[in-house]
Amino acid sequence: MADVKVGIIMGSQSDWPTMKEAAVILDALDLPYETRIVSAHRTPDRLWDYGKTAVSRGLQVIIAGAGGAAHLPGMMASKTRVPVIGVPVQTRALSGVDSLYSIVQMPRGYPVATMAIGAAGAANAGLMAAGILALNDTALADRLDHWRAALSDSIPQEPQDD
Ligand code: RP5
Repeated sequence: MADVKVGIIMGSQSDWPTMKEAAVILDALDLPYETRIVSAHRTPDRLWDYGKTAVSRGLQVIIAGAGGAAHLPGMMASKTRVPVIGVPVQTRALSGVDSLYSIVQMPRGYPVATMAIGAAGAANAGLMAAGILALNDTALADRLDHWRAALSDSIPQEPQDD
């Protein structure tokens, strides 16, 4: 696909309801992206190929979500210099704290920009990716400014009764 600069990858189909929140943001900002299931444990060769070809395919930001033993974002950051934004997916057993700890504590030299646990983290990953690309894309910067202003305008001055 032409001009796709953002990859949204996830460890499992079960991560998609969370990671879709990033896609919703990118759709709203008219920013093209691709989506892939890439599991660090179940499809390690797919992970390697994705990381190895990320630069040559023109990717500029990778949003990577995983849950539990969430090694996908860190391993992807090890394989490519394309910035990786990590999304800790909420888990049933440990509420996503396992995912967060698996993603956030990267060793020096291989950073992952780690978002909050769950849907808000995925949405913010989309916004973070857009903010990075907007540095060199004035039309996208305008769209992001409008999106942010609209969110701000939607917040009432005073609380309402239900
Ligand atoms: C991780 O294991 C995935 O990122 C997912 O969050 C978790 C559970 O995967 P499934 O068993 O639902 O496929 O690798």
